[in-house]
Amino acid sequence: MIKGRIIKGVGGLYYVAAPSLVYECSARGKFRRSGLTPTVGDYVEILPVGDNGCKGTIEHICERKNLLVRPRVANVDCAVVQFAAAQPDINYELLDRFLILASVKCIDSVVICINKSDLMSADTEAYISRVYSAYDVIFTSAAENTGIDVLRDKLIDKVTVFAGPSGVGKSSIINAIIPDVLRKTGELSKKIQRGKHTTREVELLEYNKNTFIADSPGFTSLSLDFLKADELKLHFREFAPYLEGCFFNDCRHIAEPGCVLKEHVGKEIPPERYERFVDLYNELTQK
Ligand SMILES: Nc1nc2c(ncn2[C@@H]2O[C@H](COP(=O)(O)OP(=O)(O)OP(=O)(O)O)[C@@H](O)[C@H]2O)c(=O)[nH]1
Ligand SMILES: [Mg+2]
Ligand SMILES: [Zn+2]
Repeated sequence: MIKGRIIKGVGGLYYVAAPSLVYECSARGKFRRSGLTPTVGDYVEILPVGDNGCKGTIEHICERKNLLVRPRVANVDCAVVQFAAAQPDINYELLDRFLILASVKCIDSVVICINKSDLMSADTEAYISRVYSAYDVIFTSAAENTGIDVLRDKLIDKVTVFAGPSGVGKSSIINAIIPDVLRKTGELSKKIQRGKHTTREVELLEYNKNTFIADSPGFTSLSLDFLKADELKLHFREFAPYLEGCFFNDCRHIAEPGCVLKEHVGKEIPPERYERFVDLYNELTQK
C-alpha cells in the first residue's frame, strides 16, 4: 500500500499525491456503500493497478481531523480569511463569521489577510489593527507584491484554505504565492481563474511537498445556524480570559449584572467585536 493525499477529485476519479508521483485513482465501492466519500485533503492508502504505474484504487481513508463543507476540503490546518482594504469595502460581520467558523472547525491556524493594501486608508489599517489584535493580521497587495512572503511563510507545511468575498483578490494572492503553480502541479492544474470563479471542483495546489493551498469561490454570506447560541462566546478569541468568574455561573455575558466580561469591553475587548457578538447571539437565539 502507498500512502498519499487526495489533491483533486473529478468525475469519480481522485488524484492522490504520493511521495514520488500523483496517482489517478478510483475508489472502492465499499466507500459509496458506507456513505464515506473520498474528499480532497483526505489521507488515503492506495494500491497501484495496471502496468503503467500511475493508476490505483483507494483502499483506505484515514480519519479526518476536520472537514469543511464549502469548499469541501478535509484536514485543513490553516484558514486565510481574506478581505480587501477597499473595493469591495470590508464586511466586518462576515469577517467575524469566518473567524467563528474556523474556530468551530478546529482549524489550528487562522490568518486574517487584508489585501489591496495599496488602496488602504490609514483609518482602515488602524481599525483592523486595534479590533483584531487577538488575531494574526497580514496586509498584502497582489498589485504591488507586498506582504506575500510574510503570508507564504505562515502556510509552510500546512493545508490552507482561502476564504472571503468575491473580488478581494484571493486568486491573485494565490497566484503570487505560487507563481509556478502551472509547472508545479503539471497537467493536473489549470490556470487559477481570475475574476468570477466558475469552477466548482476544489483542488489542492502544491507549493512544495507538504504545503498545499485551496482557493475558493467568493462568499457573500455565511450561515452559522448550526451553532448553539451559548457556544458562540467560545469562538471569540479575546473573550477567553473573561468567560468565568461572573456573578451568575451561567452568565450569557449579554445583560446580566456582575458580568466580568462586560467590564472588559472597551479595554481588552474591542466594543465593535462585543456588539457583533451580541447581534449574532440574538440571531442564534431567534432561529
Ligand atoms: N488594487 C488592487 N487590485 C487587486 C489586488 N489584488 C487583486 N486585485 C484585483 O481585484 C480583482 C479581483 O481579484 P481576484 O483575484 O479575481 O479576486 P477573488 O477573490 O479570487 O474573486 P472570486 O474568485 O470572485 O472570489 C482583479 O481585478 C484583480 O486584479 C491588489 O492587491 N490591489
Ligand atoms: Mg477567485
Ligand atoms: Zn458575564
